[in-house]
Amino acid sequence: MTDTRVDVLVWGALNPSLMANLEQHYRIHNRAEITDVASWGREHGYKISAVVTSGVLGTEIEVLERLPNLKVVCSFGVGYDAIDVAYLGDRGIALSNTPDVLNNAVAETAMALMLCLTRRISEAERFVRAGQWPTGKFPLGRQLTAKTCGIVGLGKIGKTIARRAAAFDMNIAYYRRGQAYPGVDYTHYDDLKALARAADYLVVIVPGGADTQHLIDASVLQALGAEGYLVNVARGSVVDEQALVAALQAGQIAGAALDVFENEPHVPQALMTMDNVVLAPHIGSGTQETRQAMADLVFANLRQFFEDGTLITPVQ
Ligand code: 8YV
Repeated sequence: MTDTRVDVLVWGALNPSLMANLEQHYRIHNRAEITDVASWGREHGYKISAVVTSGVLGTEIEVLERLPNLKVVCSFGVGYDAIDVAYLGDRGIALSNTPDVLNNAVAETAMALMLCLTRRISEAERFVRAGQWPTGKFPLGRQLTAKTCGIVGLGKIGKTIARRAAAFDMNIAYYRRGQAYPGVDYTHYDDLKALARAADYLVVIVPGGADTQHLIDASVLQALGAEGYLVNVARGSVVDEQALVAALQAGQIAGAALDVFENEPHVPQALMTMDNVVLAPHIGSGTQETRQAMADLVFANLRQFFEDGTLITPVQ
């Protein structure tokens, strides 16, 4: 019997449930197993009509160039800064991502990081585990109540964070170039440094990419000030990591909670030993419920594309 399944190139180790679903319905090739791209491309490249990747893994033009019949890229994640959208557009290749299904999980991560920072939870746990409790009192934290949460990027996830921060009785402010969002009551700043000055917690949730590269630079950190905390649940590229390390070393800001880094999975050594820094390994969307919803949406996009040529959540 001839195998009529469509050939799909998968970019590395994706979510296990998604992989199982893909393997059941498609003939899978895995980028992680290809050592010689040129010879693999000559033998198999023409067969591939779909690529499945993630917002973190992205794609490589060198490989895409060898897929003349590629029609669609389905990505696991809302951010697609690691994918060359213009290149796909020029070739008429469709692209989907997984928006909305992860808003709650990422917002919960932002709240968890804020709480962890301000109540010194990681530090407190290290204190208990090290057997230090009997030897003295743990230093006091600060509360979120009545503090200002300054959100950089009031998109869908930003708004979800804002609602949760408001439930903690925080004042909500946000940065947007130009006009305020119509119908949004939160305090608007069209100057990022002014927001940083006003904020006790500066929460970064803008898309990554060239437009936001090092948006949070030394001057923004200086504006945030010695009492201010930085929380990044967006992309490592948005924060100038060297400037952040310098600001922390100089006591220019109070602390930072980081879920994303410029060179993941590598974290600057200087951050590892700082007690006022909370570090997480890019777990923003990392709940069982959300990752399942993301996996299902990636698969549903792919299926629908091969059924009728459309995507459920197209980027383009
Ligand atoms: C990752 C994310 O995609 O949605 C995004 O943009 O950064 C995450 O959800 C996910 O961790 C897959 O690796």
